[in-house]
Amino acid sequence: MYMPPPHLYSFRRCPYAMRARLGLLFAGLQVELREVVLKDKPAQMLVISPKGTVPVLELIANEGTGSIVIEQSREIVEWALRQHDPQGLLSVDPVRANVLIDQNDQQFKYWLDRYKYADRYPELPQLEYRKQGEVFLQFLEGLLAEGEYLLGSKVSMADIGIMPFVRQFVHVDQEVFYGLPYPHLQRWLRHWLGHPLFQQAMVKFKPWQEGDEPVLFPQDSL
Ligand SMILES: N[C@@H](CCC(=O)N[C@@H](CS)C(=O)NCC(=O)O)C(=O)O
Repeated sequence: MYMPPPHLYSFRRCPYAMRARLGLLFAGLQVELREVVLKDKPAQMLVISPKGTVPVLELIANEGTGSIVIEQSREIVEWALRQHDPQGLLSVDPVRANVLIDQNDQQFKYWLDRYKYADRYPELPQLEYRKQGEVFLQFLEGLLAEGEYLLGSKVSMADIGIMPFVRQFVHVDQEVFYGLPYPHLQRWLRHWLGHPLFQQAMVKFKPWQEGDEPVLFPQDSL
């Protein structure tokens, strides 16, 4: 039976959407990508997901069954890898992977936003925000001193779930980051920045509008 590709509402620079795109790429799945402008979200997305954040994955209905909407980046990653997980990401210590991603999303992201937009949070100097964010980076550094990836010798959900956020932190001031004593984290980040699937995850698309020809992501089926 023909299954139309799911729709992924995405925003290239959003770390949550990067996580979702990486999950889809590691699963070898192809979706129809709908690039969103956050200041002008498409009505079609808001109808299926009124909370208005990206990423959103819409699994298209098949003859009489309703569509299924997955509205959280972590759930999109898990859904994708449950379809197909040739590199076995889901089987690398999923409990620890989820604890690490919780720490990323609930604590590190808080300091990352303040470090990145320090002018909007004048209560503390930017350096203080960076230092608070570095508590998590130091923890990751310790893990990466033990193995190539966060949870050992194999890539896990934690790597693809956290990498986009570390990248964003580093982009605030790359010179500062590469001068900090985190050689293993620097090596890990460089590995990911050069990874073919990450590069594929960062391909640019023009914003989607209703009536556009479908744009497939990835462009070539893996
Ligand atoms: N918990 C959500 C968070 C997603 C999120 O916050 N995405 C941001 C962009 S990075 C967003 O869409 N914000 C809405 C806006 O800026 O209008 C997830 O994991 O998918």
